[in-house]
This record gives sequence, C-alpha cells and structure tokens, in this order.
Amino acid sequence: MIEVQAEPQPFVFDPGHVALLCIDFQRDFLETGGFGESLGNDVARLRNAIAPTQAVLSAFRERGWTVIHTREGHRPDLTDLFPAKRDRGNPSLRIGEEGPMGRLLVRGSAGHEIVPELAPQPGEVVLDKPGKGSFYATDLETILRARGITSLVVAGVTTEVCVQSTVREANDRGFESLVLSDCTGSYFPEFHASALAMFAAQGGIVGWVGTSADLLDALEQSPVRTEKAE
Ligand code: C5J
Repeated sequence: MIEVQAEPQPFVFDPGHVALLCIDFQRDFLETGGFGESLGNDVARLRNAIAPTQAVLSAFRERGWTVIHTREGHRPDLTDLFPAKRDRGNPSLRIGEEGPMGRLLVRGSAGHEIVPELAPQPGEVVLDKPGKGSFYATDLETILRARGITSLVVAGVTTEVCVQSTVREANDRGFESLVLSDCTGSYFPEFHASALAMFAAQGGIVGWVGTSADLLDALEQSPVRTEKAE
C-alpha cells in the first residue's frame, strides 16, 4: 500500500488498483480562442496545472499504471447537446460555432484536443463525454471496474465544474479520489479553493486533497513497477 499525505487524512491506495484521471485538459479550456475564453475567462489561470500534472503523468507512465484522459465535447451534429447547456450565459460564441480553433467543444475540432504538453500516449484511455461529470453518459465506470481500479488520482480543469462533478460521481460509485490541488485549476481562484475545501470537509465527504509533491514523494518510496493485481 502507498500512503500519501493529504487532507483530511493520509490517502492510502493499492498500486495495483489505481488510475490517474486527467480531466478536460483541452485546448478549448486552456488556450486563447477556445470555449473558456469565449465565456470571458482568463485562460492563463488554468495553465499553472500543466507542469505538475506532467510530473504526475510521467510517474504513472514509468510504473505502467492506468492513465485516463477525458474530453468534454459534442457530436458534430450536436444531437447530444441539450439547449439547457447550449444556451447558458452570453458567450461571444456558443458551443458548435466556429472559433479560431474550429467548432467550440465539438469532437474532431483542434480546440477539442488535449493540450500538447499533456497529450495522451498510445495505450492510454481517452474518454469523450458530453457532460461535466466523467461518469455521465460514458463507459468510465465499466473501464474502471474491468481493470479492478478502486482509487483515483485526479487532475484537471476546472476544479469546481468538471473535476467536482466527477469526484462526486466517483464517490457515489464507491471509488476513492485524491484530488491534487496544484494539478487542478479554475478561472476563479476562490472557486478552486472552496471546491477543494468541500471535497475534504466533514472527514473527506467527497474525497481527499493533496499535492503532486506529496504524491511523488510517496511514489519514490515504493518500487517503480508494480505488477497489476488480479
Ligand atoms: C466547464 C469543465 N468548465 N471541464 N468544463 O464547462 O470544467
């Protein structure tokens, strides 16, 4: 077992049953000209999460542990886009409209891709989702259960939207999540802080919150390659 310093108490996981979940590190959220900016957000705020996530990704890849990348987006014909989502706010461009990186949040557009710094490698799971939660209308739960995964290390954007929805869904399904504070990010620093506080409050009502440094310290003290448990 590996023990990582975290709030509200150490996060203990079996290395044969863990996955890294990288949520929505897409150009549409992290680069100028994408969906995030069309909503009036400063995308630079999310980019601090890239470097620490690269370090965690490398550690998982070295050990041969499961890595799952999610992407929020829609079918090109937008048949999976509810008006309730399409019509939110007053963006300069709506989902499906043509922006500098192609159609916003549409599968196949350049903006829908994961940023090159965190690009998936062959063999890693890439999961397309139409909603905020990664379990909603996807086969994520099936993939995790088929691999015997019980613990999730969570990175991604944005902390209070897709990360928060996903870790709540994971908790309801019996998965234990360690959310890495420096590998997540929000356009609103106060929402980032309060979402992290909510996860760990009340004895970890939703999950655990830690840092990439503490996770990497704990990993360094364990063997680099761990056989997958049956
Ligand atoms: C948003 C997300 N913010 N990935 N999506 O709409 O958090």
